Amino acid sequence: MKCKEIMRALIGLAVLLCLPAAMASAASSRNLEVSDVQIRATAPGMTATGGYVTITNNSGKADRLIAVRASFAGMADIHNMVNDDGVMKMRPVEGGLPIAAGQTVTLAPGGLHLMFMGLTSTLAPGDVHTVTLEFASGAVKRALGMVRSPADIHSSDDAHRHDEKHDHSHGQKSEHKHDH
Ligand SMILES: [Cu+2]
Repeated sequence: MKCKEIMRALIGLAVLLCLPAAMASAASSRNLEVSDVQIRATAPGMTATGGYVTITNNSGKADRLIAVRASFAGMADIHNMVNDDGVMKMRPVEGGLPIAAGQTVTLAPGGLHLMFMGLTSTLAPGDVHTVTLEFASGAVKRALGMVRSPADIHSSDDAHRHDEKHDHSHGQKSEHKHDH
């Protein structure tokens, strides 16, 4: 009788101790939406490429994307484009990419991007790879990324320019996109 009560108390204590951490992690994970993961296709011999993603923080707390992993890359990072004396260069985002409460951050060509380095294989259009995103809150999100040729990479903003972008039959090169 007494033994049973102690056991019950111990189990209750264990649950109390373990639950908050597990719940916090699950909650922050649930509150983060990762969508539209796209990976820029590579030609044989290329060792690095970019990736794009849309992240929405539905929680009431600010979070930060702090790490990126993918099985096809030896190393991955979060990069931004900075204007260095008139020359656009890419730089790692120091301290992670902040995503404020309720904010949607879109990584798209010409700006913020995921940088995959030390590629172990050629990435062909149509391939699908898992990309893992780690956040400061402890949330870890795995999402399937579609490999696309540079011309087929789109951002959420493209909805505003749908006349030219939604026509998949065009042979437009990616370089032309930034001129509009
Ligand atoms: Cu980069």
